[in-house]
Amino acid sequence: MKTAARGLALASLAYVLSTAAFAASPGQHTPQVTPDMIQTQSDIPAHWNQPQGNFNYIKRDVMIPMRDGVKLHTVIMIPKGAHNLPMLLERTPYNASGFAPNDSPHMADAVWSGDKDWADGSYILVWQDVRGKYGSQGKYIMTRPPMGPLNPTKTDDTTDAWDTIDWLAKNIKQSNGKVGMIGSSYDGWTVAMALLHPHPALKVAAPESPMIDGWMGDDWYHYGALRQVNLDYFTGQMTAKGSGDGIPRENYDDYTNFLQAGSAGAYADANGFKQLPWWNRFSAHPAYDAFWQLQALDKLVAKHPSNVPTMWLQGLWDQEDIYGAVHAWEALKEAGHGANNHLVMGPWWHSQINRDGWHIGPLKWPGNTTAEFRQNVIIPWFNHYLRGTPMAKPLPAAMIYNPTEKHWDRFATWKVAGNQKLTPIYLQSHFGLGFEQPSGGSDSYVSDPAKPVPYLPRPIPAKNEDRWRTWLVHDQRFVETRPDVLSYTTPVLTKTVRVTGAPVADIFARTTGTDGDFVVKLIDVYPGSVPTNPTMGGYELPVSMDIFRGRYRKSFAHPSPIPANTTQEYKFRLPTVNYEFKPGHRIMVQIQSTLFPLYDRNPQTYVKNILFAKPADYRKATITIEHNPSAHSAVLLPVVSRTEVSSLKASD
Ligand code: PG9
Repeated sequence: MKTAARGLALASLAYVLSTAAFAASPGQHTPQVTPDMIQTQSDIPAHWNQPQGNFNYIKRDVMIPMRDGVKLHTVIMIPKGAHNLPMLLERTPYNASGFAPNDSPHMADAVWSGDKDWADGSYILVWQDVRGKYGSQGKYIMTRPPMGPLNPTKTDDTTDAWDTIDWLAKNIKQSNGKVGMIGSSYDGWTVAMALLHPHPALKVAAPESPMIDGWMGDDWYHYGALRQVNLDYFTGQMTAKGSGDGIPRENYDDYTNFLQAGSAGAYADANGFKQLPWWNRFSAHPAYDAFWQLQALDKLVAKHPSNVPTMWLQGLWDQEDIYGAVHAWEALKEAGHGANNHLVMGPWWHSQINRDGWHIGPLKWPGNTTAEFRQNVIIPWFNHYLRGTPMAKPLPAAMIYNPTEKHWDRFATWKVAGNQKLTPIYLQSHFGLGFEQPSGGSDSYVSDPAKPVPYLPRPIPAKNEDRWRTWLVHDQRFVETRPDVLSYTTPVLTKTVRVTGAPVADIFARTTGTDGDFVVKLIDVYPGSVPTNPTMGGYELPVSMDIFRGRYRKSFAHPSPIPANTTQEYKFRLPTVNYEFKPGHRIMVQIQSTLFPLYDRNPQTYVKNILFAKPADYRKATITIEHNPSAHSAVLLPVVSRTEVSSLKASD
């Protein structure tokens, strides 16, 4: 009370003083307005030039004309005082201006993480918006197919890259006229497209996690199973010239969202997809017909091989484009172009090469594998071809990380999938797994489309970058006890089993339905207790996994119903590995029929186009996996001995 009364007294004193001061002031003046106080035009100047006196680079925004007159928006960063520098070009649908997002006078601070190591003053950096996106003129067409039957125009991303490089070589006076191309994912696709008919000034290239075949195993489908969580990508990329919106969600958990929607087509319809020409083309071609075949870049690069030294790079656990780089490299090698093409597979998620590489999920590496790779391998390699700097070590045919030994293996030769010796590890009775022929038996589960197996523990929010990036290394114990997941395990290993190459799933199965999917996972089961890393005790680490849509077992182009209750063989290649199953660990193979909501559900009843399956088409089916001498389900492993590995390795 006392304090409140004192506060009131002080306030009234202040009031008396202030009114007194007002009363004592001389007569009121009209304030003087001078012309400089008035603005009738916009406060935004027609042009704004940031003073750049203290900048260590010059930034230019230019519109580069293509052969058909369309101009492409290009951002160029030139180190101040540059002379005779090579240029690093990235072509992107993701906003060229966004690659140098920061207002900094220092080039390395101004650019995004993937370019920091290149922004040390020794490169001119160039980013370009592809046709029709962000600042570029023209029409946007999703991963525009090369000129030909699917593209009747006179331009594509091969000619656009050619015209851009031509312009850069002629117009950037601070350059040495030589260009290297780089970029990840879609931007890796643009690098691969440039290689179909490269400009002579293109001296070196690195497609990183490139999208190469969207149907077989990159972003859109895996062996015909639709990656429906990518539908957000459709709206993000194609509802606006700039950045579009995602799809609004009813629920936090995407498992619920996709289950409620029914088919992927119903989900797309409900979200306005009929307005998107790409969706209409896409959904009309669920099988591997000419639409997909004629834009499969692994076939195209092998048909139009270039002499440009090229590093095909991807992650061993690339959750988006695990198929592309390795298949493009293999196709080129098979076509006799191994000499200028190299394969790199790091212990990375999709595009991790452009970020830190200390770990992926719980797997930790002794160093920052990506920064080390950029600084010790890719930049020296580009320097070699762009400025003639000798390389300390030549780049071998393949550099694949060994996640068990936690080091890079440098291979002078790396066998392409079809040429490998494969050793079957057979499913056995009592859920065993082993190299001996199975004695007989089978196991069954009911696959219920109403209760699909999740690909991550629920809830699965639409936006959780970290979980999405690492789902391929997620501990598989969370599904092991489900009745619709079969897990076959070896006894504890007493010696190392090394797998180097591409495993092949070879499953003999019956179903009561007329269609169905098969998910096969090759898993490293850690010992129950790992004293040096307790949280890894018993961890079930997926080493390689994929999904296969049963209707394509005979032909990817011509699907056919599965004859009910009749054993069929499902044989498909799994992602490439370079892994050692160590003594004390066990090898596990898991089989299931759904991986949801990442992949759309197979109704298990044959319908013409699964994308538009009706609710009544989704039916339970009993799946029986055979493991008997005549139908011996197995994973064919590229087992190599220590001596074989040494003979493959490059000398250091
Ligand atoms: N994986 C993405 C993508 C590439 C190409 C087509 C569609 C999606 C990306 O990260 O660019």
